[in-house]
Amino acid sequence: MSECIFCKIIKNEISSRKIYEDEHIIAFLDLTQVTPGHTLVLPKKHVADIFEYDEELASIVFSRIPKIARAIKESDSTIEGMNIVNNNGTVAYQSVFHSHIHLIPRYTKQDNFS
Ligand code: DGP
Repeated sequence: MSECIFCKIIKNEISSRKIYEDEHIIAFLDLTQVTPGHTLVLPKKHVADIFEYDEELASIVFSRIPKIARAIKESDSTIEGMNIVNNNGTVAYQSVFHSHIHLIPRYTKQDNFS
């Protein structure tokens, strides 16, 4: 999977604005920034989508989401909520086929964001 863009980010072959990393997962800012702070959380192991997770990987990845979500929220006092989204398959609007979870902060004072 050497051509996978997220694998290249994990290997530091492409730069990213990393906000968290450990042995199993990485979190970095999404290029498109639906709202400021829009973050992607993903396993370092290449799995295309949720259908390829085993229970152990699911537990590792999803158990870290609350901590990362809290850290993002605590980084900006104007964040009041957050969408957590995981797209699986082209018909579900997945465009990068290395599974990832979107953390999209929501701001009451910036409700013009889609
Ligand atoms: P999805 O449509 O759920 O597969 O979301 C893929 C997201 O990945 C999309 O919001 C844009 C983001 N993205 C694509 N390429 C790059 C990249 O090279 N760097 C970063 N940081 N994000 C990327």
